[in-house]
Amino acid sequence: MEPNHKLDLESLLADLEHYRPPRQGWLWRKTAPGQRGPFSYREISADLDRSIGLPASRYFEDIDPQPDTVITTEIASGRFEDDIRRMRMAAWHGADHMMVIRTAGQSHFDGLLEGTPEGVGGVPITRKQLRATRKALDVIEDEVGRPINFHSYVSGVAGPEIAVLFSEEGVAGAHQDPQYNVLYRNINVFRSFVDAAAAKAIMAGSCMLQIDGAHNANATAREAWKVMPELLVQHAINCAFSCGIGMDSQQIALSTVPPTAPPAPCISIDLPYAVALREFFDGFRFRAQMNTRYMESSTREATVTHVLNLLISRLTSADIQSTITPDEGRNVPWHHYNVQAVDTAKQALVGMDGLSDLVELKRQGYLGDRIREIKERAILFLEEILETGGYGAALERGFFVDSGFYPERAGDGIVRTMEGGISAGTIVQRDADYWAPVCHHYGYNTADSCDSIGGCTLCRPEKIQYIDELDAEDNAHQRLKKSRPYRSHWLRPEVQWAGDGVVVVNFFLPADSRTAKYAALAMAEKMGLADAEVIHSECMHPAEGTYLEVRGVWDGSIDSSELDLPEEKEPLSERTITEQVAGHGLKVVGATVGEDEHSVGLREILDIKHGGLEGFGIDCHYLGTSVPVEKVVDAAVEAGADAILISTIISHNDVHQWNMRKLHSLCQEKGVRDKFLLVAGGTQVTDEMAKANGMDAGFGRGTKGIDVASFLVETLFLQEQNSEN
Ligand code: Z98
Repeated sequence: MEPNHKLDLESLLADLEHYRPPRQGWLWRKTAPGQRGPFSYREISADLDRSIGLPASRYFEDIDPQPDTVITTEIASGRFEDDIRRMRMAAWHGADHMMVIRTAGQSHFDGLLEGTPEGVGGVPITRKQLRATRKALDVIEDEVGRPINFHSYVSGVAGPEIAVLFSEEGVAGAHQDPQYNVLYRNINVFRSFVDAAAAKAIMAGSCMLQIDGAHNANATAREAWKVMPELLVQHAINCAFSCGIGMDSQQIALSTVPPTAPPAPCISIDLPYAVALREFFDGFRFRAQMNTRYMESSTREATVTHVLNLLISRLTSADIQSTITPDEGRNVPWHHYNVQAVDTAKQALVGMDGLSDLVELKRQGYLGDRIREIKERAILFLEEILETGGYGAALERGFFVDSGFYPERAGDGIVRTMEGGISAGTIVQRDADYWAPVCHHYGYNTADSCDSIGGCTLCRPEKIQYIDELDAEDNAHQRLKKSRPYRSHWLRPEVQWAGDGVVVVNFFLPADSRTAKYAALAMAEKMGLADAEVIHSECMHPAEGTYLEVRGVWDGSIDSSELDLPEEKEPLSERTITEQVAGHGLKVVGATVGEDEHSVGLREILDIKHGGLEGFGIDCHYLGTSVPVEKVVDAAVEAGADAILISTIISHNDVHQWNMRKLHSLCQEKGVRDKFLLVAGGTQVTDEMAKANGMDAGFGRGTKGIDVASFLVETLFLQEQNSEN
């Protein structure tokens, strides 16, 4: 796969019938501490073959250190054909755990669907989607040079079937927790645990990593920081049950969320909780999820909460670092937010590399007391469940997701009865001659192995029945046909689906929030945006102004093959410039010429403060404003300069061009034209115009010191070297 080629979605969908995943089971990152560029790291893994570093990496030899933690990106656009392009982008930024949650609750389906339908209730999980996604991930992991774990969710009354499907299709990790089904999907408690036993045995057999569902209590409870004791109890129930089925503790990841967010004093609550959890469940893995309970529509606020959550991960531990997109609060998960969330995790984790070697948690006093208190409350909770008559009895009394801080109870817990719920009364005893359909099946089975049924689909994948599509209209091929123009040279904006046309416009309006909202919508309409919607609004002051983000659909496209792309030159890196200047020495003389009193532009180009030439070690002689061209040339000759920089802001009667020609001809007359590079700058100057007037280069509006420095070094030293070579 060439980096400058798009994924070919049509060919990915071809011949899926014969596709087999390259491996089964979960893979962790291997730590590879050591030197990267100028720095030494302790908590990092191997570099990627291809990646995109953080924006600031250009100051640090373009390094892109990868943390030791697996990084998740959670994708929920529903359309796998668009998700896989997003996976490729996320992988290049450092994600190696692709978690796909469908737009329809998988748990609402009581059987498996085939093909790639969207239906009306949302997108379910199907074999074809899994295959196409895994096939794309094979290409992507080759490209970045790191294995990628593909993950989805085992829930609902079709849970065991989904687990078999995942095992057959090389899904490496899955959420599975019977308590999730009971509490949040109202599935009968007995059915849920029986299904979970079957699903977990299959997951264990194919070395899938299991993530539990305790964090959902945190995301659901009214006062989420009060459910901490219950979270430990939920983790304990799922861990004990999973180990009882035969899962290894290293295959079980506890899904943990720091329960609070600012303005709560979150670290003082979240840190003791995180330590208590890790101490209680030593030997298990931890998947650190971000707090979503207190996420609003501000991506800035969500990102700060994420970073505080990442601090907890670094101070305690995380085997997997989940990254909920910072726009989750708006329920509009978009490509770039996935990438930004992955970058937030990478940036914060690498930035906090080695933190535990620098600071020690103070166990005496507040922290130790809180840790002990949380553990005690959790143990009392478990004891009360036993006294009450067990898990079912506790459910009937609404013990779970109650927002009281146990042993307090607020009386708002979720109540489920043992005989109630979806699929109640559907459990039947296995017959004496029961033959399990696949290996790794839990419980009684007549046969010792699948040999007696001629091999199961887990051992002999050629027995898997592959059904391509069931619906002639509602399928990926039809969707791809529609989006084909927008995957070639026709460009249309997109946030989650090819050709969706969605754009976001930012407004600051000097009005109160309500007026601003309707004014912004009216403006979006005037801009020609359809379906405009305010997705974020923030009061700057009740009367002085409001900041808003408005999403809308722009129903247009651009033919990129007809775009006239101006030649673009990337400046040399700061390091190259500095090294070259140090090696050769470089002197410039600069002045604003003619009758021109403007000084700021040239000073900004020269002075060290804002990235000017001085900062690269260039010797700068500034002569001032309104300097006659003759004087500039004399000064340059006297100083033995390599370049003359003239600033020409005033452009009446083309006086700026006249000054350029004068500088050039004067240098020729004095026989020094070949001694100096002549550079002109100013708001009305362009490179072409300056060259047409005898200059070697011209720089216009927006020029930075590095652009001029880069030109000087390239022309004086590097081009010379190249021609010598
Ligand atoms: C996450 N952001 O944890 P449906 N099982 C468990 C779950 O937590 C979930 C499902 C199944 C969250 C995503 N969690 C929410 C333990 C979902 C999926 O109803 O089948 O879609 O449930 O990654």
